[in-house]
Amino acid sequence: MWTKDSKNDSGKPNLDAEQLSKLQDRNKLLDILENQGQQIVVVGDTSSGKSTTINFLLGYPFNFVAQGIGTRRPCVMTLTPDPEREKVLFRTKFQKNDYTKEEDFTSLADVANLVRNVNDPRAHPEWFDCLNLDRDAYRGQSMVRPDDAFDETPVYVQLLHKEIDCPMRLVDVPGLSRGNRLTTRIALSFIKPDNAVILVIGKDHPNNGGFPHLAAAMRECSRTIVVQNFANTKIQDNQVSENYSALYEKMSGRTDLVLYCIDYGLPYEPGLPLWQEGYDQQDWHKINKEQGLQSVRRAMVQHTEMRAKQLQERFKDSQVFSNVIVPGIDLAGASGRDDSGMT
Ligand SMILES: Nc1nc2c(ncn2[C@@H]2O[C@H](COP(=O)(O)OP(=O)(O)O)[C@@H](O)[C@H]2O)c(=O)[nH]1
Ligand SMILES: [Mg+2]
Repeated sequence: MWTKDSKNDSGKPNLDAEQLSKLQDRNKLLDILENQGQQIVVVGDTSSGKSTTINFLLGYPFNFVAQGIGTRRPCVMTLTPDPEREKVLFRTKFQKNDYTKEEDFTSLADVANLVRNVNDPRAHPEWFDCLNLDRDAYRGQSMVRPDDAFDETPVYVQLLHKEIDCPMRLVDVPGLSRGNRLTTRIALSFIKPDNAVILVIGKDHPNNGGFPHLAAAMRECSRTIVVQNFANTKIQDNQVSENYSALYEKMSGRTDLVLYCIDYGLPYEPGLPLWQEGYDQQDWHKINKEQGLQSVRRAMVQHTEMRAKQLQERFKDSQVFSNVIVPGIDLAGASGRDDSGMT
């Protein structure tokens, strides 16, 4: 993973047979054959920046999630090296009750379309168990409105390409939404000792957000990272320290707790008035189109490094940074360094 301490990890699969079978039990669809290694689960409140974080970790602008309906079921994203594959291929899989669909795409827009579709409880109530009260788990419970519907069954998106050097699997989990117990239940179901867990904290105050609850569950996990997103504002109003204290308490004083502060900046959008060159996010899709996968990954790593430096510079006279609250996450550790020719 990407913390300073874990740089020495091989990043290779480390699930033993028993763990694998547990995973398989919990989720029959898991693409075990691939065995891409320990999966990384990203949890947090709604709009805290989970999807953005996933894009940066993968080094690929998947980003289908921010728009429209949102993430209403887990999305398992896998990067798979494939020496034969000159052009990016997306292999998708969705299996719900009696419905099964496996489809290959070459365009991200088509994948986005599929993801949108399986996340749409109005168009497809049959794919949301909570809307079908005859399902065992929901029998006898009260009616859920489509707007409040979430589901535990993931959709799978696998990206295959020859330039992928590090297999990786990330799970985007629906954000906690206030008063919706289903979202918490789904998030908690992924916070398992077998999984690496990333908790992304956004603008929510610990008294309002659901993240302290998730942090408590993360005590059982040996590999966890906590990311404070929107750090510019959160450091400025000193909520970052409050957040740290809340987490520390919920995690029973785990001594290895580090809060990684990041602020990705505005996503690129043509004509967006507030967008600033050299500060906010670039047009990743354009870079991908013009220069290829590796360039995107490099640019995304450089972006987080730049943003971390800006944070450090901006708050250098404040007392906020200590060895437990640090500016930036090191995205380069896993494979970015190799790409940039620094090794
Ligand atoms: N300005 C700014 N916007 C961000 C940042 N992180 C995420 N966003 C935007 O905030 C919105 C929510 O982020 P997203 O990653 O979709 O959050 P999620 O709901 O947790 O998956 C999106 O429009 C992002 O582009 C950030 O650090 N700064
Ligand atoms: Mg999201």
